[in-house]
Amino acid sequence: MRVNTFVVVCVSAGCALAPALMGDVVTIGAIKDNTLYEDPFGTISNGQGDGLFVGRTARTGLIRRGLIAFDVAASVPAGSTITKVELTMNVTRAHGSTATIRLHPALANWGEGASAAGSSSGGAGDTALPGDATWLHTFGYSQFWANAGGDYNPVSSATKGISGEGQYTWASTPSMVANAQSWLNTPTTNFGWLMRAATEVSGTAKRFATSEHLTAAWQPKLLIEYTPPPVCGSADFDGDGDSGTDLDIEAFFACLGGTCCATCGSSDFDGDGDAGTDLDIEAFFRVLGGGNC
Ligand SMILES: [Ca+2]
Ligand SMILES: [Ca+2]
Ligand SMILES: [Ca+2]
Repeated sequence: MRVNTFVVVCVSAGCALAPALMGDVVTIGAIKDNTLYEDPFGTISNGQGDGLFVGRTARTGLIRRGLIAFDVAASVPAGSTITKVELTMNVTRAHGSTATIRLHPALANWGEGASAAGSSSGGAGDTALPGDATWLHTFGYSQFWANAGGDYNPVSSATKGISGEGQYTWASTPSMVANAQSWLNTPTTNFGWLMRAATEVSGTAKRFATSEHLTAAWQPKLLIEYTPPPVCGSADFDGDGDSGTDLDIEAFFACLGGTCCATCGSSDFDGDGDAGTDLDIEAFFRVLGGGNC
């Protein structure tokens, strides 16, 4: 009965903590981006250029596909649950009609070498240099895609209609969230997205600003909303160096009652944002018994 009394007190005292612990948001730039230029010899790329091209050009009749990756694991704590993902990119040149551009998870790692087509000539690309992705290569000129034009999941994660110049956002989808979650959980399989026009017909080519674009505001950005993993308290609740003693238990219940010592842990023992609940008490005794939070 005493425990329940403490719980009521602490729930009201701890409610203000809850919003700050839920739904963190981070916005990150791309770690790499490049363009696959349709080319039977695999000699064209644009690793450091300021334009990423998607669609089929009217002038050459050749396909362009984009590649873009974000280092989710470097910016989101391990163990987090991702709840929302948005990709924002800026079109710096657009010809022809509206093109539906899809994001497909890339299925092989790929490179961004030193090739750099000028801003005005980016549509034709530059000579691929070592490590550049090309129509044939994941990393030119020694490693190859299984399929010319890139290896990607045929099921797209998101689509967006792209018409004129300006900013576009691929709104969050469950597939985008699942992609980002897998990149967080298993960074070695983070190959980013391959961007392609849904129907690669002539005149659909669009140029997007890359992570190298001099105007930072136009560079690609990925917004990630996530719930951080719970952080459990310690069995040395009072912080005196001895774990799981009577003093720790007394300090824990004093904290539940609203009086935490200076070196004590939190009454939100299981770190879920709610302070002094039955879950906190259960977690405390699990940890005291040597178990996991
Ligand atoms: Ca690049
Ligand atoms: Ca202690
Ligand atoms: Ca809690």
